[in-house]
Amino acid sequence: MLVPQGVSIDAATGSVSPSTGRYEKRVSELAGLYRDRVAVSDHLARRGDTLAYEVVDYRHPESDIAFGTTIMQPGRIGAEYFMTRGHFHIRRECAETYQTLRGRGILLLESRQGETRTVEMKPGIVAYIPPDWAHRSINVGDEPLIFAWFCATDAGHDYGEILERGMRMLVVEREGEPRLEPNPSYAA
Ligand code: M6P
Ligand code: ZN
Repeated sequence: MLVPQGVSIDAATGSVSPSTGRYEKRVSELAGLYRDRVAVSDHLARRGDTLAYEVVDYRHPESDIAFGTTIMQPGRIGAEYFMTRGHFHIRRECAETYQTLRGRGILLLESRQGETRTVEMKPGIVAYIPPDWAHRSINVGDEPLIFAWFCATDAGHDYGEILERGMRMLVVEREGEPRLEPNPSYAA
């Protein structure tokens, strides 16, 4: 039987206690997300296979709600900032919320019909991700971007489409500022 529990989430580190799982993603595993393949090789050669982001969760299969944190390191590959893979939910009716605890980011969303929206990520803002919008988080600051997410336990991650065709828009650094630009390699 599940019992009520207070779960501590540290806004400075993103640690979740108690937690039920954790994984990390390093630059080499995410190489395919970035347009600039030379910049990926360059990063790996100069800086090594650095940590890009970690996900910690509090998840019980018997419960309909799961939550956790995502801890994203600051960094760029070429002009593109460190970002998550991006996904739709397998169960298309499932929404999600992100509460930013630390740092500065852009939540890039794309509807099934191809509409793009962004939501600023910063402490004090809870981003609402409606059902059936693909979502990717991008750390545009120079410190870790840490946010707490809340979602249906069985929403499921559908990475296929975003992985194959990319997202229609990119967030890139131009003269020190994040800019939203059309993705030249978007495969419609
Ligand atoms: C958020 C949530 C997680 C997700 C993580 C990383 O924390 O949406 O469910 O796994 O971001 O994003 P992705 O899985 O797209 O790499
Ligand atoms: Zn999600």
